[in-house]
Amino acid sequence: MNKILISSLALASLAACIGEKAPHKQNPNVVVIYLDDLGFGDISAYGATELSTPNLDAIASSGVRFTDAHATSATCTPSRYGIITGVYPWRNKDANILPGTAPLIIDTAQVTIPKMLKKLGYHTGIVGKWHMGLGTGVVDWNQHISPGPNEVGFDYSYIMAATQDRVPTVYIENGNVVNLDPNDPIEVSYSSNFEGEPTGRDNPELLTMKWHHGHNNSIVNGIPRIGFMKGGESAKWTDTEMAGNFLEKAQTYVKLHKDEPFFLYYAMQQPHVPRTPNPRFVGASGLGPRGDVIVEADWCIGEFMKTLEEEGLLENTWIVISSDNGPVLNDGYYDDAVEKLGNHKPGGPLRGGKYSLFEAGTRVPFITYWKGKIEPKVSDALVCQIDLLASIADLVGASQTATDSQNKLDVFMGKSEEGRETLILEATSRTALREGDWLMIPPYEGPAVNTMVNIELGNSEEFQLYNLKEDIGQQNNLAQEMREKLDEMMSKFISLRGENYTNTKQLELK
Ligand code: NG6
Ligand code: CA
Repeated sequence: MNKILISSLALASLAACIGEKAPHKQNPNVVVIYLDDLGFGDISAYGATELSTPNLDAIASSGVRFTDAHATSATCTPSRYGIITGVYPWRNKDANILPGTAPLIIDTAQVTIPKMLKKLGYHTGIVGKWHMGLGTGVVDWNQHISPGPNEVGFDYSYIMAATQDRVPTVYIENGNVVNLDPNDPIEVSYSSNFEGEPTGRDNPELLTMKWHHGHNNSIVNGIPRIGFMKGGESAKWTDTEMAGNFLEKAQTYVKLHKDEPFFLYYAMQQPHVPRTPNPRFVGASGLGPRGDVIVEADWCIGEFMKTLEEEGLLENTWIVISSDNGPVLNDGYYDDAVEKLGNHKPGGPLRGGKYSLFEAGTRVPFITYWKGKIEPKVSDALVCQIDLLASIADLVGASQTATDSQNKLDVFMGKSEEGRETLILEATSRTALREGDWLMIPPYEGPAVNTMVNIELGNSEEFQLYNLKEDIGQQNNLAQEMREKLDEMMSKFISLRGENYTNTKQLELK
């Protein structure tokens, strides 16, 4: 081989490197901190007076604090699907609250935020709650578990499969259960118990936390869960250490990847049930475990921010903080959330809560922060978490084709108030249309209130139409009075959502 050929080959491989994978140093890191069931009124930056969240407050007062930002959905799996893929979850029939054994609901060919960023040379990681399914059918928890986060764009994953109240109660790192003893294999079932294994229903004497509804299957650390699990003793997590453990993994991730652009999805488990504050935080809020884990989450966020600062990354990192759905008090355990609530209003001035089509279901705290790049601001623009994908694409110069995601980068950066014109909101398979200040909920069958969790769901035989600017608490249904507006919104809803937007009830415009 002559010299010219060798050097041109070297150049070509260098060029291939740069084109495909070489990190673009000017590209900022992106961190999404996602809480679980944190309500609009749950932190002091959003008006809470009965507990204090100083770290979140400091970020909120130096960043953009959104007052009208939404998760796509009022439950976890669909919201997580929406934020990661930029696609409305009601387009995917499997995007409902999943059991721990559910298969992966993201198509491995689908665009996702991490996949898009990976193509530009970012390193991508997830630490925390996954809840979008794993594998393609029956998962063998004792083998490498795939596909999962690593197959939809994450270079690194350290996750719990579903929720803290669902089995398997183990951490999974890059597809492998952490600390698994091959001599004590894990078995998981959501249909029947394994012989001889105690359950919450049959063995109340073994419980340290009492179940209220559901949550009466396998017992792990004294807490009865959803689903049955056998084996895997050495791999089981310690609930009271989960927050610290995820924090440490998130910090380690940052330290390991500080020299390349990275995307970190830090999906915290608080304040979802079971609420298990570390002993250091027990009593921290005076509101019982639910308040205590919010204070704990705030502390974790403060510690995480310190790491970014110590590593000199704050000026080059865009941070988004939000929640996957609105608040719930009793979500299946007796844990004093109701009894010790006092004057705290988890949904702030909003009606409803988790599972609800009313505002508190999807309107959640949403803060963007970027030291030196974002000016402090309160924004009333209507935005949705699905818009992050197209907006991040704009930020880093990536091409993307996710149709539901709108580029709202200027809004997220606090430079514009031009939010969305319309937004379809979802709560347990029902959908509603938001347009400007108006919210239209079509009639849905089903109970007005879920009496187990004591939350108004938004179901009614009548159309509902609210002007949220004048009536944030959704007390005045204007559907009868504002016939024209209702008809106009219903037509728009059908054009966006399709005729068959519900299989619970076929509707016609009367
Ligand atoms: C419900 C659970 C609830 C919670 C929720 C998922 C019962 C009775 N209730 O089915 O406790 O786990 O699913 O929450 O089992 S989410 O935030 O992940 O969507
Ligand atoms: Ca949730």
